[in-house]
Amino acid sequence: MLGRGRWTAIVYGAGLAQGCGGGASFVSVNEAPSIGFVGPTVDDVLVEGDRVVLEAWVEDETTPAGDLVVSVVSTIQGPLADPMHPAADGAVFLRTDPLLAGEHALTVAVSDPMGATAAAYATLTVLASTPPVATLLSPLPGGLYYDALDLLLEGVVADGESAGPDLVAWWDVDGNAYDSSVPDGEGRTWFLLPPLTAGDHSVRLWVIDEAGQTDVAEAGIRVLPCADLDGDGADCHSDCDDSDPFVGPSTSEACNGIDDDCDGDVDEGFLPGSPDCP
Ligand SMILES: [Ca+2]
Ligand SMILES: [Ca+2]
Ligand SMILES: [Ca+2]
Ligand SMILES: [Ca+2]
Repeated sequence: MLGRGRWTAIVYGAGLAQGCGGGASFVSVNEAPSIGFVGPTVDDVLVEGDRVVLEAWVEDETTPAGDLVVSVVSTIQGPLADPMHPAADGAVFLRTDPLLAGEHALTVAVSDPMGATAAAYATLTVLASTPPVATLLSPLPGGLYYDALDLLLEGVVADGESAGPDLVAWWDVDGNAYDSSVPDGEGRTWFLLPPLTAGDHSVRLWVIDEAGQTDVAEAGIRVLPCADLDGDGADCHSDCDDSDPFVGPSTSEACNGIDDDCDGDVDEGFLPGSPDCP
């Protein structure tokens, strides 16, 4: 099981054991163990607070692997785990304590009962963890929302060391939780909420990163009945601004930077910079 990772090993302390038997003396050689580091590799992203499983292998010509003892020490935080015995086949899986941020130079050492030792060396780079940030795009405080329309919940989540899809986002509307879509590469996440009843509501977007740190963005919103509030003959289904009687499906488009006729286009039919659209 030679490793994928970078490792080096040195061996020292191979000793001699002397014994007597049947009147004839003999000398047996205690072979020192050997050890190799397998992972994590440099491709594994480690973040402050992670516990990782260090994988290595040991071999010993004269001692069963299960009688060897393996330990790991970091230059940043000392022993990273309690010393342990390898499996019978020499496999070593050491679960570390939560890692501190920084560049850890590791010494993974093995010793046999005679005191012969060997060590492998590896470097673990552990990123500092910064809290994620949640930003609400919809709904926004002060926006107009209606009790007959689905409400688009949309936001962006970001984090210094995690990509969008590695973050988990969810919504909390008046204390009820809703899963959000898996954040895309830009961190955009959304959920289409069935219509809320008329009245005041609170909407929160939560995010949690791989290190367990969270953030929340919140908006208090007011949901209105789907009536023709501005009296222009159109209700919330067709009036894109039910607070302005001069905006609605029966209004003609004008060059003014807004969608007067509620067709989804702003100032369509006007050429910016022309005499009728300066
Ligand atoms: Ca209206
Ligand atoms: Ca209107
Ligand atoms: Ca328009
Ligand atoms: Ca317009």
